[in-house]
Amino acid sequence: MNFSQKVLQILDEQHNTTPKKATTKQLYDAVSKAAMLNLKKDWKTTPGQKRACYLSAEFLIGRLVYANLMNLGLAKECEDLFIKEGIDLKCFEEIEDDALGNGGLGRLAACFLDSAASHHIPLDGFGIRYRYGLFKQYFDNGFQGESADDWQSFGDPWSVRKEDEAVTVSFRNQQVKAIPYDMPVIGYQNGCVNTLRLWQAEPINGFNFHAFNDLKYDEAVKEANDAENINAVLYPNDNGYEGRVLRLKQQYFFSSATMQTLVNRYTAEYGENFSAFADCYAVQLNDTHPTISIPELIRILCEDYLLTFEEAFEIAQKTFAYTNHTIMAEALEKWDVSMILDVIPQVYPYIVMLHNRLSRELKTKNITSDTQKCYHIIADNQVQMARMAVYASHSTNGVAQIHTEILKNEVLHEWYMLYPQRFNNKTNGITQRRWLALCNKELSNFITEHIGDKWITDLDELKKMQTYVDDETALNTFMQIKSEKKRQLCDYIKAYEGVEINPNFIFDVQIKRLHEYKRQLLNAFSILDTYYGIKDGRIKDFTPTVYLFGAKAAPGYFRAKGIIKYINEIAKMIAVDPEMKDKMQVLFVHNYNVSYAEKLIPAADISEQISTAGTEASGTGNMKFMLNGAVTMGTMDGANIEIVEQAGRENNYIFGAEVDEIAAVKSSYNPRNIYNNNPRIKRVLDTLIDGTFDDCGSGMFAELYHAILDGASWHQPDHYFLLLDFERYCDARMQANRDYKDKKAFAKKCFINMANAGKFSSDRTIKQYAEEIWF
Ligand code: 26W
Repeated sequence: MNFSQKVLQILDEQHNTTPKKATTKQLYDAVSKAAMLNLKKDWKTTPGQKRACYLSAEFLIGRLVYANLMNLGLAKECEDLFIKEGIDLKCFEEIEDDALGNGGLGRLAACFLDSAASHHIPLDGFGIRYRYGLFKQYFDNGFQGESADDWQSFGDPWSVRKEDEAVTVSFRNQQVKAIPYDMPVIGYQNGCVNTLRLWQAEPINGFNFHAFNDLKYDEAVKEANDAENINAVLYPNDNGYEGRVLRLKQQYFFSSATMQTLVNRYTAEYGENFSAFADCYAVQLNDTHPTISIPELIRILCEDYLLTFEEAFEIAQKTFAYTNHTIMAEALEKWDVSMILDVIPQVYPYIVMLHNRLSRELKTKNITSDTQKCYHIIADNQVQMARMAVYASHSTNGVAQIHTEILKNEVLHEWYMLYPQRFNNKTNGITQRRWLALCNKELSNFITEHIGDKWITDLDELKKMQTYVDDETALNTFMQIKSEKKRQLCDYIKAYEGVEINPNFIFDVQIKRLHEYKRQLLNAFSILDTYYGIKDGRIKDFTPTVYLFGAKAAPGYFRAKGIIKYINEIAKMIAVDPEMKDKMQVLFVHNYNVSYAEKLIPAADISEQISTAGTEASGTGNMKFMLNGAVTMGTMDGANIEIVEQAGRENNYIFGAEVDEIAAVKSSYNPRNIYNNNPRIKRVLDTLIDGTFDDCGSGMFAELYHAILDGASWHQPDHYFLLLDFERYCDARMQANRDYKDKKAFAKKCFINMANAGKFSSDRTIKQYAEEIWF
C-alpha cells in the first residue's frame, strides 16, 4: 500500500471520515501516522556500532510535519493527494510548533539531529518531554503577556511511548517513573532514522486509593501531581540562571534516566565488564544543564556494578564531552550544596569525590593554594557545574572561533592552562533543509536550476552560485524571489497581526530572544534617531524601511519587557504619523517562534546582529539570514566574524567597538559624558523620561534610562555599551540605506552572502563533532 492509500485508510478506520470531511487534526494524525508506518523499517540501530548521545534540556524542533514529509521524500505525494481532495497543505500551519526550547541552544540541538541523520551519523537526542513548551506571547497595550503553550493540542503522532523501557528516578523524598517518548529523527531521503528520546515523569502509583477512601482527596492524587510537576514546564530563561529546586529536579530526572538507559543497554549487550563502555557511547553535554549525568553515571557504576571510583571516573571522562554556549556570568550554573543534599543526596558523595580527586591532582601540579581555589568544584557552598564538566570530560568546546578564544583566555582560562588539549572549537551551523529547502522553495528551486540539488546535503556546493553573480538574468530572478518572499510575509502579517506593511520597503529584521546584550534597545534608539532626522530634514532621500522585531522576553526579566513596550510605543508613534506613511514603519510581531522565523528570514534584506562585541557566543540566526540572501548589519561578535570572513566585509555592514576596544574603554567608560555631549543621543534617550512615550506608570522606561546613565548595584552604567556604538551604528545603517538605492549592487551583496554560506551548514559542524570528539 502506498503512502496516500495509508492516509485514506487511517482516516477511514481510525477516524471514520474522508479527506474532504476530516478536520485538520484528523488529517494531521493520518498523514503523520502513515509517515510513521513508512519509516518503521528504517528505524533501527546497527548492532555493535558506537552511538553518540546529545543530552540537552532543550530541543526546539518547531513544526515537524513538513520537514518530516520532505525528508521522507513524501512531500510531493502528500501534496498531490491534498490537491486531488481539494485541501490546502497550508492547513497544517495551524499546528503548534514543538517549542521545547528557548532559543539558540535548543534550536542548535534540533539542527544537529537533522544533520546527523542526514549523514548517517549515529546520534540520538535525550531530553525532557515538557507538558508545556515555551510560553506563547501576546501584547496587551504593547506590554508582553504570556500564556501556556499546549504544544500537544493537535496530538503527538510523531512520538512512540515506550512503557517497557521506563526506568525509576529517585529523589530524596520521591520516586518517579521516567517514561521514554521516542521520536524518529529522519535523515534527508537516505533511509537513516535516529531517535530523539524525551522523558516524561509519571507517578509509580497513580492514585492512592486508601487516601481516597479516607476522604483525603488531595492526598489521593498527590504522588501523581508531584511527579507530573517535574516535567510540567520549560524554564523560560535564556542566559539567566535560576537556582530553583524544580529545575535541578528536571536536570537530574532526564540525566539519570538517560544514564540508566545507556548502562542497561550496555550490560544487555556486553555484560558487566565496563571496559568498552566509552567505545560504545559518546555523550555530549549541551551546556551544563545535563552535567549532573557525570556523577550519576559514576554513582551507578560504583553502586550497582561495584566499580572503584577511579575506574568509574576514567570511563566517565572518556565518555563525556562538554559544550559551552554562553559567557554571560549570570548564566553559569552553580547549585547550592544544601539543595543538592535536599534533592539528590545520593549523588553528592560522588561530587565530593570528584572535587577531592581534582584537589589531589592540583597538588601534584605545583599550583599555589591560592590559585587552586579557582578550580574547586565545590566552592562557596555551591557546586560549580562548568568546572565539573570541564574536569570530568575529555573535551570542552566553544561554538564560534572568537567564543572559544574567550573561553581559553578568560572564562575558563585557568582550565585551559591545565588541560590545553581538551579545548577545541566547533563553530555552530544550521540545517539548510529547514532553513532553505523548506522555508524558501523559490530560492531553493532557483539554486537547484543553476547548480543541481547536491547543496541539500552538501552546502559547500553553493559556492558554485558565485559564477552567476554577474549574470543579469540570474540576479534579476534572485531579486524577484526576494520580492515574492516579502509579499508572502506581508500577506501573513496582514492576516496574523492585522497590520499592513509595504512590500516595496527595505526589510530590516531583528529576531532573537530579548536580552540586553543583544541590544534591541540600540536598534530602537537608532530608529528613533532616524525618525527625528527625517522630521528635522537632517536625513534626506531616505529609502523607505520597515523595521521588524520578533522576540520573547523571559517573564521575570523586567528590563527586557520594558524594551518590548518601548519598541511598541515607537511603532505606534510612527504608525500614526502621516509624514512617515511612505518612509518608515516599525512592527514588533507577536509570538515569534521557529515557524515565524521561517517566514521572516527569507523576506529580509538586512539581518540585525548587533550584540556587544564579546557577548554573543555564536548566534545562528545570523547564518539563516545569510543563507537566504540578506546582508548582515553586525558587530565583530560571535559567528558574525566568520560570516564576513566568508562573504567579505565589503558585502556586509560591520560597525562598532571590537573586543579590544571594549576592554580598553571599560574602566573609564562614561556614558553620561556621551549623553551630555551628543544632542542626538540625548534627545533619543530623553524620550524614556520626558513623556514622549507612556509606560502606563510601570516605571519601565525610567528604569531603562537609569540603567544606561546611572547603572545599578549589579551593573555599571550602560553595561552593554549602547552609547559607545550608537553613532557608528547609525552611520552603518545610513550607509546601507543609501547603498540600497542601487538595487542591483545591493542584491549582489545579498547574492554573495548566499553563495558563501556553505561553511554554516550544521552538516559541517556535526561532522566535526563526530570526527574530532565522538568517533
Ligand atoms: C540556566 C539558564 C540558561 C538557559 C539557557 C543558561 C544558558 C542558556 C543557554 C546556554 C543560552 C543559549 O541559548 N545560548 C546560545 O547558544 C547558541 C547555540 O550555541 C549560540 O548561538 C548563542 O550565541 C548563545 O546565546
